[in-house]
Amino acid sequence: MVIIHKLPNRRYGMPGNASCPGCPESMGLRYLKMALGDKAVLVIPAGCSSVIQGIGPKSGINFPILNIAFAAAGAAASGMKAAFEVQGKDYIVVVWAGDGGTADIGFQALSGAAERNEDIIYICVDNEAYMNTGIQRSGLTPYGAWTTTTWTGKKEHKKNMPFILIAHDVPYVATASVGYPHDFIEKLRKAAKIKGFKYIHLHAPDPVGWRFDSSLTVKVAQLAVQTGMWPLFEYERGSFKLSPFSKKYKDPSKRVPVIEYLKIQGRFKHLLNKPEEIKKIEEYIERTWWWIDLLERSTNPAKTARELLNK
Ligand SMILES: Cc1ncc(C[n+]2csc(CCOP(=O)(O)OP(=O)(O)O)c2C)c(N)n1
Repeated sequence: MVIIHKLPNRRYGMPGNASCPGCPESMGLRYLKMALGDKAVLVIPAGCSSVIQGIGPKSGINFPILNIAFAAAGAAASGMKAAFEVQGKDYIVVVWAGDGGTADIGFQALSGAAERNEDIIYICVDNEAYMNTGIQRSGLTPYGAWTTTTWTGKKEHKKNMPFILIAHDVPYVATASVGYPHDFIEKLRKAAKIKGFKYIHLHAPDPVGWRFDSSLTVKVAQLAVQTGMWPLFEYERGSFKLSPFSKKYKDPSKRVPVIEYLKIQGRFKHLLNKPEEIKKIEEYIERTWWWIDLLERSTNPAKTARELLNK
């Protein structure tokens, strides 16, 4: 188990940067750097993290970053890794992209890099909307959530990116959460040792867009795991397993009722007195865990994921 206070704790976020209070992306960036140290070079497409960083000479984040167009992170990281290889430099190239930059506009470059099995780590920092431009819906906004483009609640469920990446049969796929830094740091360190394409999907509750108090980022992140909304798991080519913090939530009776997660977020306020809407979210949780059970028992999880996605 990683001991957090023994990890390097240099100042990675500089004073005066543009993070909002309770920002999950700056928490995640700090854990990333604690895990990978000075070997990590980041590729960041447009999004909150490119704003935290601050474009231009006054960077708010103390490590090397290439800012790149929204749609191009997967391709840019592939090229950067190839250039380092030619130069004999063993930097770890990490894409740090939002949910919009991953599941919507950056999807083709991500899928291409996964299919070519590029030796990079791709991290989707999922705050479940286009936050930087004013809380617009993305393919990863969950069912029922208010955004500035879904005033009465989103009508579609979240696109299941980790399962889509497992279906690509890349060497490593994991989910993580800013509420469980040990787990995230261990997964990053494992990913850094694996050759080929690695995808980590980091759940990142956002106080501004999700409408909760900025002191509650970690609590909301942990509730997502404890209600079964955001299971933590790992796929290593050929095998799928639940991570320790999520194991007990396989049993539905051990899960915190989902209403506890919904009611501390203003973005779900309009559906709290609509049992039929809450039921749809509960069904989504059940379906996710049904998939997890099938993937755990499968001898070929990538094939199983492809079959499930085709249904
Ligand atoms: C091609 C293109 N379209 C739109 C934009 C405007 N834009 C910049 S950041 C952003 C939202 C990013 O959302 P997401 O990827 O979820 O990251 P977050 O801001 O939530 O961290 C948008 C729409 C852009 N920069 N480039």
